[in-house]
Amino acid sequence: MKKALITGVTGQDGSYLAELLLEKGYQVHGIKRRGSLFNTQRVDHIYEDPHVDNQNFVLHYGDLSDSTNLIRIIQEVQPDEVYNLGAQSHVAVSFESPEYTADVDALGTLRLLEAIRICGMEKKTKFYQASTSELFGEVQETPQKETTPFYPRSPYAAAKLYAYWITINYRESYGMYACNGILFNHESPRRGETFVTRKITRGLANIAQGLEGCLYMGNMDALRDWGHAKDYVRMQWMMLQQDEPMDYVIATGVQYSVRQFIEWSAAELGISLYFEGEGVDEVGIVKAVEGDNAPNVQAGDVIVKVDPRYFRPAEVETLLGDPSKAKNELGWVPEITTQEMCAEMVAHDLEEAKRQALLKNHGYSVPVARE
Ligand code: NDP
Ligand code: GDR
Repeated sequence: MKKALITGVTGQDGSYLAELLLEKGYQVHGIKRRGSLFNTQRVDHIYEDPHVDNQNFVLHYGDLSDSTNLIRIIQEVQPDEVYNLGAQSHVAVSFESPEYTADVDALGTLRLLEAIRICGMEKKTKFYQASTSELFGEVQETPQKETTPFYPRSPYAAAKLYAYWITINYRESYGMYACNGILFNHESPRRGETFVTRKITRGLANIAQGLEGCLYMGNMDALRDWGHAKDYVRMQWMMLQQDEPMDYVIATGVQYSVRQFIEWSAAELGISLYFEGEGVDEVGIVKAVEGDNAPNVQAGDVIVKVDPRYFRPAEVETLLGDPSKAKNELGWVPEITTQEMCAEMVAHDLEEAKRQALLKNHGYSVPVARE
């Protein structure tokens, strides 16, 4: 039985990857952080009771900032494959916590690679690094592919640039099977609530059900190449099944604006929306409402506003990937379109909003967490 170790197993990608590897017959080990609240919601459905023998899904406490703990876990697990998905992954937050982001995202990767080497596993363990389209930042060519020069635009991207190169360095220096997946944005109903797609689907579903009044957005002109996380974790696994380690761009090859994603999400709720104004005065106004999914929205309501607090000190305006290498060499193609993914996310968040609205209508208090 193959053993895999996933850092960031409690995150969006970690949870889908753990499911995929369990389906493939792996024993899956994951590193979870200690938190003051439970933080395993995304993997609770695959949780296995640690009090019984022959567990296939095992969670270990750990942190990418603690090398002693990484060495101990690698020594104990002896993994065939390590997927380094753990990170402070929010670009805007990296401007607020740059040093922490560098410690976890850059040095954390080094600590993990070094832990594999210290345990004498560098010829046995295959290593996947969660690299990112944010490396392209201020884009130097469109679409972006494996050979496009990097130009990071945030502390997050600069930290991930170090992680990208140290992964290649360990491959070249020690003959490790270590590779980078340069993944463009990918989303799902499990996406963190403060990333733009989930903020939109959850916010509009809440507004439709009367739980919130308005969605406050940053730069709605930003263009992104959004895929579905399920498609992307499949590629993470495929990259470790080759004879030689290689780096790949993973993307859909199609881009849309944040504004377009808002319009799609509203349409899924039966809300027809138009935008008026410019810059911070730009608002999204309801044109018409159909069906019974948005009982609390009326024509003429302003349900989207721009708030400059969500602008970033340096923005990545446009990203569009060219996944030809992954397609030609590994036969990988995304199966879920951006619009299908948007519909899935809205349906998921609408169900939750309806549940909350039911409680509210029966007199229970339902505070809504927001940034
Ligand atoms: P999430 O933010 O959903 O998950 C991040 C995971 O990392 C969580 O499990 C989190 O734990 C964990 N983590 C955070 N800090 C630490 C730490 N100090 N030590 C150990 N674990 C830590 O991210 P995604 O699943 O979306 O992304 C997975 C990886 O892929 C990340 O590295 C991200 O930067 C990268 N990436 C993501 C893309 C995307 O569009 N989703 C695109 C390209 C790259 P906790 O649950 O406790 O917070
Ligand atoms: P990104 O994702 O920064 O691309 O990083 P995010 O969804 O946060 O932003 C995408 C774009 O939307 C614009 N935007 C807003 N973003 C947020 N979060 N909130 C807003 O209110 C808002 N309004 C507009 C942003 O300015 C940006 O242009 C994600 C993360 O998953 C990284 O870990 C990963 O490496 C990259 O994708 C690829």
